[in-house]
Amino acid sequence: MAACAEIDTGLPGFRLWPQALSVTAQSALVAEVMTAIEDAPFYQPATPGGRPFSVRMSNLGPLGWVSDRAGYRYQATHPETGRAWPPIPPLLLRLWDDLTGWPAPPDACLVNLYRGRAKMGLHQDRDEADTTAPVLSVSLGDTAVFRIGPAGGGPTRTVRLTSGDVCALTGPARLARHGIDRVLEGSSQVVPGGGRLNLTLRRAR
Ligand code: MD6
Ligand code: FE
Repeated sequence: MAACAEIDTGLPGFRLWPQALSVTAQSALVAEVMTAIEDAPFYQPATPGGRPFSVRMSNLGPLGWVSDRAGYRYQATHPETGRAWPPIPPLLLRLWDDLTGWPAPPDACLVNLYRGRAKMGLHQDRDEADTTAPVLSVSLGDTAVFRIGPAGGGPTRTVRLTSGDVCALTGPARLARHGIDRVLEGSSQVVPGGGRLNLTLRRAR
């Protein structure tokens, strides 16, 4: 991967590398993820309260994040097929090493697919055993309006995440509240069939 510059977001611990991935790398990654996902099809999870997510999800890696009536958790198998999640592609493992420098590899990669009016409400990523490890997020396809604010509540701001951008929640921002207000449909051609693909790499255990 080419060297890429991190910009100052003004939010300590929220790290952003605009255009970390070239268009070629973006397309290769989309193809790799879509092929891997053939064995772990996108499904529509529901909140513990029973409300369906508008985002469709799947996972790569030893563990995957799931949500249903029983709550939020990480598990080793797809909730519908019962099969193990496919492995995390090497390109993503390298990106984690290069950008986070964290001494252990990610063991979970949540794959979110946004089509149409799909969005994601404000939340914190706190289902991981060790919330000192960063979460690294790769955006592919249509531009997203990402909202982020302090863990304890207070003012939020928005940042546009475009295809090839990579961001991370680390240190003081690890438990920041964040979500996707909306996705600008048709703003990219990188995802076949349209929409936005978001990959979040984590240390689940
Ligand atoms: C998304 N991202 O970009 C949703 N979580 O579709 C996240 O929920 C997220 O971008 C943790 C760290 C970075 C993120
Ligand atoms: Fe998140």
